Amino acid sequence: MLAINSDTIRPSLKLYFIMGSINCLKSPVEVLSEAITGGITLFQFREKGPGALMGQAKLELAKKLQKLCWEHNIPFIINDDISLAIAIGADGVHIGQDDEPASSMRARLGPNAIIGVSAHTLEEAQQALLDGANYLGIGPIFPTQSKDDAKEVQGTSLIEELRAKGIQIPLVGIGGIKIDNAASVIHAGADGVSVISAIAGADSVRDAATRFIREIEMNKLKSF
Ligand code: 3NM
Repeated sequence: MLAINSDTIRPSLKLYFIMGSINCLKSPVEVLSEAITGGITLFQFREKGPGALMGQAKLELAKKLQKLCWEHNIPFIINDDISLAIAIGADGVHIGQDDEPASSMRARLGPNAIIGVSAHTLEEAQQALLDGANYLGIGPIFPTQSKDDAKEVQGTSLIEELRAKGIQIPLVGIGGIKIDNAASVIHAGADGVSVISAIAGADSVRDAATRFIREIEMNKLKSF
């Protein structure tokens, strides 16, 4: 586990890359390696959807990707699968509204784990805060092809609402985020963007990540 906690997660959300094998046009290890070279700041292993790996194959891939992340000091988060997170000592988990609440994840993972929660409404966000989430993923900001059961597109309104209410928790926007719309997510008050296809499916994974980082940094400077 890397030494990362609630206070230090915020800067790591800047460019939060998410993927599993089905999102990759070449080997996931190669994709992650290029994304790291390009400058991603956090990684989530999300092995989900038709054709996703299961059992031993999923475990083996998770271990390889975690090793690669840790060699570069990038925190490694697992989507939903708490047993896998415990088995390999991942830095944390990201959960949705249909999973066990963050409070019971915390009880199982301990005080140092990073727990991220997807929230689509103000009520869900407030509940996740009470449950002890370390950060929230807010989406879908724009239309996405990467999640079959994505909720209705909501733009940046919830991010703005949470910030207007003085809620300070680290926030990341997700869903259909591309280099040319990332600025609006940062201006709305997010600490960063979560991206699957615009990085995993790019012709050059490395260049896509580098361009995202440049765009985010430029717009963060403008927001303060
Ligand atoms: N969660 P892409 S949208 C995994 O709204 C995920 O909570 C969402 O993929 C949410 O960057 C989404 O390819 C898919 O649009 C994001």
